[in-house]
Amino acid sequence: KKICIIGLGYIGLPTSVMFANNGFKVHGVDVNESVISSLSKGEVHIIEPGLKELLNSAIDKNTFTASTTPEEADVFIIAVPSPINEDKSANLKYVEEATKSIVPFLRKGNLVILESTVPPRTVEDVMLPVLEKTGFQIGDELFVSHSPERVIPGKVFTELVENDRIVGGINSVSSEMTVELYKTFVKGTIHVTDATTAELVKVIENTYRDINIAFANELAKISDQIGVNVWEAIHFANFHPRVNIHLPGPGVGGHCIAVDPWFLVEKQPELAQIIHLARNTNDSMPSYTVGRVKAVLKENGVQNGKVAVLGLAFKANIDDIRESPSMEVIRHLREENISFTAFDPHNNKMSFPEQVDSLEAAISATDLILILTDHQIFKDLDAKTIQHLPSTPMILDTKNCIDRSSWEHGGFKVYKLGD
Ligand code: SAJ
Repeated sequence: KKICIIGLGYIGLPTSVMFANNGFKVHGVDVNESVISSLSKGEVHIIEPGLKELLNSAIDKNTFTASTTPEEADVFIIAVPSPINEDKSANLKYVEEATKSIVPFLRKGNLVILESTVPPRTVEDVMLPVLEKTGFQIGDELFVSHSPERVIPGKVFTELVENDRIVGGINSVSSEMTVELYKTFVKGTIHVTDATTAELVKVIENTYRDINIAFANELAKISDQIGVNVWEAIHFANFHPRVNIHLPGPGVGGHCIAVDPWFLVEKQPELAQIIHLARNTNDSMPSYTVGRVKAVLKENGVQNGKVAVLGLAFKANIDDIRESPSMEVIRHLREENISFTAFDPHNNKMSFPEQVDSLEAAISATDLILILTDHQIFKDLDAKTIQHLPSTPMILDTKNCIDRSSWEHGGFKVYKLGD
C-alpha cells in the first residue's frame, strides 16, 4: 500500500518514516523546496531523537520519496500547520490548500486522514466541500477521517507507538479503514468516534493543560503576595489522590497549548469564559516576570542593572525558541530599557544581538540571573563555581530548577517566581 503525506514538519515527517519502516511505500510532500532537497540527502530539518536513523533506513529500503507535489496513493494524510491569526482566529488556509492539492490525485476507494489539530467541524465544513469536487460519493467512494496527533516533541517515536489514539471518521467505514492503518505501529488503544468529536477531543486535551497551568500561574501570583512558596504548596496538594495541579512559569509556549484554546473561544466566545481568561493569564506571565525582575533589582538598590536570561526554548531540553515565552520576556525587557544577555545551551543560532554562546559570557558582569527554561544543564549548575562572574550574585528562578540552599551557600541571593 502507498501513503502520500502532505506536510513534512514535526508530525508529518516522523509519521512518514514510521509508515515507511512498517511495510508501506510513502511519498512525502512539502511546499518548502529546501526541506525536500535536504530530506533527499538523508538530512533532517527538525531535531528529534531517532528521526534521522529512521529516515535513512527508509531511503535505503526505497520506501520513502519526497517532493513538492502529491502522487496517487491509497491513503492521503494531511499534517500541515493550523496556526492562529493575529486576531486569534484559526488560520485554516494550509489545511484547505493541502486538501485542494490532493484533489487531482484522488481515486475511487482512497482514504483521506487529517492529522492537524483543528477547530471542531473543520473536516465537515472545510475539507468535505473541497473533496466533493472529486465527484466521488463521500463516505462511499472516498473515505475521510480525523486522527489528531498527540505526541510530544522530543519523545515523538515513543509516543507515536505507545499513546492511545483517537480516530473519528465521517462514517464507520472511514473509521475502520483508519484504525486498520494505524494499527500497523500503534500499540496504545485506538478509540473510535466521529470526526467532529475527535476534533474536539484533541482541542480540549490541550485546553485542559492550558487552564491548569493558568491556575498554577494565578497561584504563583497570589503566593508572591502572601509570602508562600507556591512550588511547595502545589507539591503537597498533589499528594491528594484526585489533585493534579500543573506548574507555574514565565508563560506557555509552543505551537499547541497556547493556540488550541483559541479554537474554542472563536467558536463560542460567550460561553468559553474560563478558557479565554486562562489564555490571558498565561499570556500575562512574561510581563509579570519582568515586573518581578524590576522589583528585585529595585529592592536590592541596583540601578541600571543587567539581566542574564538563561533559557530561550519554550520548554526543557529542546532547541525550539519560536513561540517561546522567553522571547516575550525579552521583548518586555527591551521595552523597559533593561539591558540583558541571553543564552541557551540548546540553541546557539545567535538570532539577535544580545544572544551569547556561553554561560560565562551570559552571566559575567550582570546583576540578576533569570532562569526561564528548566534545561537539565541549568538544574546541574554549581553556584560556587560561577559565583565570581556576576557583578551582583542574584538569581530569579521562574521554573524552580535550582536548589535554594545550595545557591545561597554559593553566595547568591535567591528569588523564585511564586515565592
Ligand atoms: N508548561 C508550564 N507548566 C506546566 C507544563 C507546561 O508552564 O506545568 C509550559 C511549558 O513550559 C511550555 C508549554 O507549557 O512552554 C507547553 O509545553 P508542553 O510540554 O505541555 O506541551 P507541548 O506544546 O510540547 O505539547 C502538547 C502536548 N499536549 C498535552 O500534553 C495535552 C502534546 O501531547 C500534544 O501532541 C501537543 O501539545 C500538540 O501538538 O498539540
